[in-house]
Amino acid sequence: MDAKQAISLPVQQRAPAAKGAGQSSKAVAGPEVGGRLKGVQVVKPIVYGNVAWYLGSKRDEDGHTHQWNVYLKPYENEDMSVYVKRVHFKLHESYAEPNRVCHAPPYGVTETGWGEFEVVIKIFFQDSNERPVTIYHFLKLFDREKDGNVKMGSEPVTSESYDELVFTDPTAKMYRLLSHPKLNTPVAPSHQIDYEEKKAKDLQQILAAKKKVKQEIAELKARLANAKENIVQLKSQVPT
Ligand code: SLL
Repeated sequence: MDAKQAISLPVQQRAPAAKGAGQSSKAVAGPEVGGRLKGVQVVKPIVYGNVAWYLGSKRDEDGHTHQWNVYLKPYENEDMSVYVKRVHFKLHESYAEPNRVCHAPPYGVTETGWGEFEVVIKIFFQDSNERPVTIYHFLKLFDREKDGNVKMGSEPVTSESYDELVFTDPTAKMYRLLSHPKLNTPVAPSHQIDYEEKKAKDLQQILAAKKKVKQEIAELKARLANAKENIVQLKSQVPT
C-alpha cells in the first residue's frame, strides 16, 4: 500500500471474494499458485490519525503541554483483528519507551508530550506470510494560522487520513480471513472527516481543473493557428 495522504475511492473488494455468511460460496478466487491466489485483490479501507488536547499549561515536571491519541481504525464497521495480528506504533526517541504494541483493537496510543513528530505505524497480519504494512503519520498538536503562527485554543486538534490496505495475490489463509463475514462492533467507527463528501468535492475539483486545461489548450491552439496564418501572409508579402 502507498501511504499517501491522497483520498482514493473506498473500494470494497475488486476481485470476486466471498462476501459473507449468507452469500454464495462459489466466489471464484483464481488458481492457487504456491499458496497464493493469483489475480485476486482484496481492499480494506482504513483511517488513521491523531487527536490532541492542550493541557491548559506547561506541566512543571516534564514540560508536557498536550495529551494526544494516535490511532488506526477501519473505515467501515469491522473487527480488524480477524486479519490483523498486531499494530506497532513507533514514537519519537525522546519517549522512554518509543515502541508500543497493540495486540487487539482499538489500535492506538494515548500519551502526553510537548512536540510534534512522525509516528511510524506498522501493521502485522494474522498470516505472517503477508508482509507487514508501514504507514507514517505526522502527529499534529498545533493548529497554525495562515502565517504559520501557532493558534492556541481549547479545541482539540485533529489530523486524519484515509487509505487502503491492498492485498494482491493473498495467501489462501489470508484470503479466508479477509473475506470473513464482517464482525460488526456495536457502534460504527466515527471519523473526523466526511470522506464521502470529500470524495464528491475532490471529484468536482478534478473535473473543474480538467475543463480549465481543455479551455487553455483550445486557446493556445487558436493562437498558434493565428500565428501560422500571419507567417503565411508575411511570407507572401516578402518581395522575391
Ligand atoms: C520537535 N522534532 O522538536 C520534534 C521532536 C519530540 C516530542 C518532538 C516528549 C517526550 C517525553 C515529546 O513530546 N517529544 O518527554 O517523553 O518538535
